[in-house]
Amino acid sequence: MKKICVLGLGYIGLPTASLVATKGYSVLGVDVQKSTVDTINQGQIHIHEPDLDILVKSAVQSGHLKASLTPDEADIFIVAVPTPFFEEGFKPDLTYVESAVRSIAPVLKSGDLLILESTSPVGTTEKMRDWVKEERSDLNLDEIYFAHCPERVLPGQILKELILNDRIIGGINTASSLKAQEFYASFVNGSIHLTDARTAELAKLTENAFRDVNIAFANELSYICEKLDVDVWQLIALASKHPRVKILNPGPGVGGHCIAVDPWFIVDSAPEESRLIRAAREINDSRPKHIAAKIIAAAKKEKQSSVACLGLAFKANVDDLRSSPAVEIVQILAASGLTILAVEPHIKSLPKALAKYGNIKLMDLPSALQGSSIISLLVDHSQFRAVDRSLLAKKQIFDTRGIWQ
Ligand code: SAJ
Repeated sequence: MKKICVLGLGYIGLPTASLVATKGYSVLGVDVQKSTVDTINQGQIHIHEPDLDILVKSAVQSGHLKASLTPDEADIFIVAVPTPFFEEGFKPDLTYVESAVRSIAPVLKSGDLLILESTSPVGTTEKMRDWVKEERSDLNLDEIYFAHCPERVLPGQILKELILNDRIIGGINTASSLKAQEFYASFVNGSIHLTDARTAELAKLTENAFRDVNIAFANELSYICEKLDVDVWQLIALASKHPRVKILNPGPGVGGHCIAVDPWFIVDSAPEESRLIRAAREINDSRPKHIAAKIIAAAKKEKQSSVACLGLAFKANVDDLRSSPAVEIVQILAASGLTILAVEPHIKSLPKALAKYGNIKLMDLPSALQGSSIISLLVDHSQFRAVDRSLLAKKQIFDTRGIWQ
């Protein structure tokens, strides 16, 4: 049975590890967090993703999936660790990729395949080979294969998309591409498209920059409409009736660890050429402050000391609060002295970053709606769509997602 070693057991690594463990591979998942390793070895999960608990449980019970703090010998290594950026200068931070690659170098042998799934700047797959070369001068690098196969799954639909989505594979040479193709074909139903490593890296960044630019267009329309006193939701619905126009939704900003990050990797590599991509990032990043300022102004005008804030996650129907524009807005409101009646159905307690304010209270939806005359809808969770509209009557509403139109 072929052995797979997956480095990084987060939103991409864990679903991938458990999926391939049910497809006839023996999988070792590696993570630097001991609590994560222990949780998985008990057949449980540390993240929220539909159906992942069932898959991990069966993979662990069958003996095909084990977690560990250290890598071991394998035929295929998949690197799925975070690739954030340094706040200063928006430069990519490849520390996790580098340390993952250096950690597997001691167990590498001729014929092994290293796959980089983490979204990375152009040139990173080639860097992986350089790091291995530094660690293992005894190895013939012509007999080690390196490929980038960017993950493309949407949080909330990861297990479905892991199987159904098309995949791009870019090897540092044709032999690497073909080896990676053989592996992905064993569990992916979508088409597999082969290219070189640099194109694969830029393709992934391009996908997320495309989405970011399109969301920025919608957010810019929202600013324009505010100035010209036009309803942006009606405007977008009407313009989108054109057969070749499909405008995305404006909102409180772009969150998560992908779309708000990846375009910076392009800007960093080609700053002069990426004017539109940079502008889109700036427009989307300006949204939380703009919305918070409007809510604070309304509260002052109405002499209100509290605001109900519905949703903290970075997008609808997920529990992930990382890089969430809703969290940024709530922090600004709390810092201004307002009491925040926060509703987030996917969490049981406030994260430290919010609890430290002391004036943010997590509560259920009816209590928050009753507790303030200012209601700000920050995340379009299904529960909020279903709100009885009569409960919103006579309230001042900031519907940043346009779900109560
Ligand atoms: N958003 C808007 N308006 C919209 C759509 C989204 O404001 O019309 C906001 C969301 O609320 C959220 C952010 O954008 O804050 C990003 O959400 P998303 O659903 O667009 O994307 P992610 O970050 O969950 O996942 C993206 C996906 N990429 C694309 O759709 C091109 C996913 O396929 C990638 O795998 C993922 O990034 C990733 O890991 O790179």
